[in-house]
Amino acid sequence: MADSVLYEVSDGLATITINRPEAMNAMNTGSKVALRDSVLRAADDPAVRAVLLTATGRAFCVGQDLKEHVSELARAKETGSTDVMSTVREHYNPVVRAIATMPKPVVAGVNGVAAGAGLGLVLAADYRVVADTAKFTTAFAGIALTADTGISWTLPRLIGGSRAADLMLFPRSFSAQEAYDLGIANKLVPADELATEAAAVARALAAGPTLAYAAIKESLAFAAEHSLDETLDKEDELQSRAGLSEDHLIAVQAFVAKEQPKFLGR
Ligand code: T3D
Repeated sequence: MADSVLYEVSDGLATITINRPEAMNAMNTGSKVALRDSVLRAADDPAVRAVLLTATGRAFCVGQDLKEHVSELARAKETGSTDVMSTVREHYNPVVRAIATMPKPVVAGVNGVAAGAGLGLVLAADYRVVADTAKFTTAFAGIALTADTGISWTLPRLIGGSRAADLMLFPRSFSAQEAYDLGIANKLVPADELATEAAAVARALAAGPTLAYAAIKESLAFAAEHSLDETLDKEDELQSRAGLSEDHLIAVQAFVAKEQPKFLGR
């Protein structure tokens, strides 16, 4: 049987590919463990300077594997166990925390439909390249569940609280174009160009000024939770850090010499 999540590193880019196309990349226990381990591995590897999260087949990820989940629920009802709902804590939360806190950009290459936790993974990324045929749904309320994978944090920040409430309470499917118009998709591309375009964006980030990207990511996360005054101090701290990097000197020298900088990621 093929691996349910593929992991490959080349030229500083870790590509993590959810690979259960026959199941629309629904997350069963095996794929959740493999995804969590792959994301943590990319986060911890200093040779990895950017991450591309994508998938095979016609879906990106339709969230929890409901075919597996329904038998787990039946078993739990029989035994009275509550462990059936431990997957958020054990699998989804570590993945989203790692994506949010790793000091390198994470690109989602959204090749097809993203639903429930699949949408949560897309929203957790720092940048989203989306196939024009993709579609999205929060899905949760449709199966009497609430938000997970950080959607209640990411979605309102991306599109505003009122629109987020609408999409959570009425979990309709919305198109790639609407995702772009709402500000969810950063880049909309023809479906047959998704793999190339998403890889190009991720490769550009992997070859970029890694410490500056880390500081930008930290700065945006900090600003979302703090006052302007506190954010100004944080920017001062982070700008000093970025300004002392080798890449900053390389970039400024290249600018003055009218050349393209070749960043080292340090
Ligand atoms: O502890 C916990 O468990 C909490 C964790 C929750 C995390 C979550 O992610 S909850 C949300 C789970 N996801 C959903 O509720 C989405 C359900 N799927 C859909 O709404 C639709 O399938 C889609 C909008 C995603 C796609 O629609 P469409 O028309 O493109 O495809 P389809 O015909 O509905 O589905 C195609 C096949 O995929 C079909 O199987 P079949 O009939 O060919 O054998 C369908 O059953 C299967 N499929 C779709 N989603 C799932 C799934 N199989 C298992 N799990 C799924 N989530």
